[in-house]
Amino acid sequence: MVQTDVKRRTTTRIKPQRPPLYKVILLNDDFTPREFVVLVLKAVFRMHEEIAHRVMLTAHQKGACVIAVFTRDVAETKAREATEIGKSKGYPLFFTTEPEQ
Ligand code: TYC
Repeated sequence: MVQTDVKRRTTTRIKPQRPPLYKVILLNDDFTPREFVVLVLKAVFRMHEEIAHRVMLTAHQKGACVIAVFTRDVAETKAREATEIGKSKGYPLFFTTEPEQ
């Protein structure tokens, strides 16, 4: 009997997975001055004046506003940084994060 050597090749394709994304959310409060919120949005999230103003107004009117979406590390770092800037001036300004979907 003739034996033929059959080699099975299995190729494992690794599909690069996208990292899960996190939203950074700005919360309204009654004490932080509007212009200070705008300043923080410009400094930490690199927003232009008009956009920062619109985002601040949305949070002011609706209670919260999604600012941007990042990987978990970046979202948490930026939220912490922005919250710290407010805290250093004695304001209760607060940024939080939550997973997208
Ligand atoms: N509500 C604040 C005020 O009237 C301004 C403000 C807006 C504070 C948005 C926080 O996320 C905020 N001075």
